[in-house]
Amino acid sequence: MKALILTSFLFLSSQSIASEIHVKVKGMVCSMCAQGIQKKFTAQKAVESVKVNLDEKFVLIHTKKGEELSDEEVTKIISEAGYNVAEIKRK
Ligand SMILES: [Cu+2]
Repeated sequence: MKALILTSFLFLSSQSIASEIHVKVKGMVCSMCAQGIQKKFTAQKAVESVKVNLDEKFVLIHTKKGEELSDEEVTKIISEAGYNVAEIKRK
C-alpha cells in the first residue's frame, strides 16, 4: 500500500516537472554579454535558474515547476538582449 501511494505520488509530480532548456547563443563573447543575458532570463517569472557558459556559448535555463518558456519566448529574450539563437534543445 505504501509503495502504491509513493508510486502515484511520483507519477503525479512528474506531470508538472520543471524543464531544462539548453540555448546556443551567437554573438555572446565576453562576461558582459553573459551577465546581460543572465539578467534577462532571471527577470522571467517562469525561470528558476540560469547558467551561462561563455566558453561553449550556451545558456542553461531551468524553469519553475509547472511553468514553461516557449522557443519563441527564448528567441525573443535573446534577440532583445542583442544576440541570436543558434539552437534550442530541451530535456
Ligand atoms: Cu560582450
